[in-house]
Amino acid sequence: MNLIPTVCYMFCTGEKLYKLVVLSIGLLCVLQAGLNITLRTSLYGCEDTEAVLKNMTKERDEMMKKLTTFADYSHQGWVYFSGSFYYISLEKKSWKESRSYCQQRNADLVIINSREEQEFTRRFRKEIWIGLTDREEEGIWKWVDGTPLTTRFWGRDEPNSHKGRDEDCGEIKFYDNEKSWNDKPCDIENVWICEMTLAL
Ligand SMILES: [Ca+2]
Ligand SMILES: [Ca+2]
Repeated sequence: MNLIPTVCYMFCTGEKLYKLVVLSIGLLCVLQAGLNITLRTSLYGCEDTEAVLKNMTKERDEMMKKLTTFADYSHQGWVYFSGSFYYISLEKKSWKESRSYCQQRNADLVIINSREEQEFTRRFRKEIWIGLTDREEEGIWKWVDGTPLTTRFWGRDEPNSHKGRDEDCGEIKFYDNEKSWNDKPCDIENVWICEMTLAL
């Protein structure tokens, strides 16, 4: 199941990826037709045959749905990395507006779960909104999915509510360092990263 996204991350972009996905769907259909014939021949009379075929059809439909999602997001300029699709904006918005943009596309602001994902977000070398906030309770930082912060990459002396400002939203700021996070007033406009996790 993970082979296609891995191969595509290595070799595919845009049109190439789209063609690969279409080709994959076609091959799947041919494969299933062949298997159907084989099964009908060898299992004719077995009461489990219909159940097996039904299960295969369900698996095929799920696979096609995932491939279609993969093709759609790639075609719209999202980038695949290690199990998720990411959208890096060109325009700037407040933290809340940035989050709305992601949510309208079945995604959310990026949640950084690992050092690899942290490195991924830094490579864009911009001040970028991430899905981190302490708006609910000052000083209690949470990700947008409600999970508490466990791995932290705060910059030096951050979060600091600089000069007494209300800095309730998290961003990538010090992108030259692994410790790159900063807290910042949520109404300031930044670029942002959306993340949509794929269950492949
Ligand atoms: Ca993530
Ligand atoms: Ca700060």
